[in-house]
Amino acid sequence: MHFRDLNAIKAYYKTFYDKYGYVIIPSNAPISLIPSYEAFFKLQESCERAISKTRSGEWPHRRTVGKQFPPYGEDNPDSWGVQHLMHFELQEWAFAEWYCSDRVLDAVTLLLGCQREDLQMELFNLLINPTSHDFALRWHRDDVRERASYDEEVHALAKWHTGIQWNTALYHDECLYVVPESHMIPRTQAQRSLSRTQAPPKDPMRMPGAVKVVLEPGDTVFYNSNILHCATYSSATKRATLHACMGNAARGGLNRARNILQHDLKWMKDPWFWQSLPHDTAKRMLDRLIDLQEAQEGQEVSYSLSG
Ligand SMILES: O=C(O)CCC(=O)C(=O)O
Repeated sequence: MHFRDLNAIKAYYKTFYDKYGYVIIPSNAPISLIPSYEAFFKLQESCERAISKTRSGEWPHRRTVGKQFPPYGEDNPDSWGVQHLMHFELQEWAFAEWYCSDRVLDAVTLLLGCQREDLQMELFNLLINPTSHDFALRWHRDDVRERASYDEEVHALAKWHTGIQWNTALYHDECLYVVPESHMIPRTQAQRSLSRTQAPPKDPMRMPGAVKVVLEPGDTVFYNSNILHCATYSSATKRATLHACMGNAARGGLNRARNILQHDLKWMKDPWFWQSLPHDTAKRMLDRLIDLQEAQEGQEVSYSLSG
């Protein structure tokens, strides 16, 4: 491909992301996050092992059915997510290798408009189908409460451009719904009335402006995690979707502290984890997260959302 064409494609994704608050990068795009079939199958195999450890109870870090947001607790044996894929005790090195890979770092720096040396390592989890109960997440913004006033929403949205979240599907996935452009625009009265309680929607498409995000294996959706979004999980449909985020520490990683540190990332301070990372850029990214944790030390952990 000609250099000029590649630049035009990158500009298209960046412009789309900035305007709508989300963008899908298909598996066959020149900047796809999955560089090869080999990389794809390696991730699938690591996910299968992580899922079976989670379902058997061997891996305790999970998203528990019945609990939409952290802390997830243990009230139900069924799970809708596997937490902390890069944890050295899970011993699945393919995850850190991928999270810190050129493909991922190039796409993230493109969409955030920053350099690698600005990046802050954050969360890397896996979203899976529950096995015995359907489950759903209500319409929400990750770091704005459902009862926030119009002015509180304006204020929160204005400072939420210092990070990016993404889902990379390993199987067909149509669980996520978003409202394009809502990463910059407070809810209308009609949208507010459908997102002011903790109840998940019966039909997500009733939300004015909603679109369903449909991903094929290897596709990625990047999104601003304060876009208005929800998700539905069917126990009958296989899901294994990589779910991660990164911050731009140069533009104020501190804004992200509550939302990121609520996931209990103390394990990331262990020197073993630092040692295990694949290269110096990754180690510097982790250093920025540890700086963030240290800046918050002594403060009680607070949670972005309840329910
Ligand atoms: O399941 C998904 O795709 C979205 C998950 C989500 O919205 C969240 O973790 O806040």
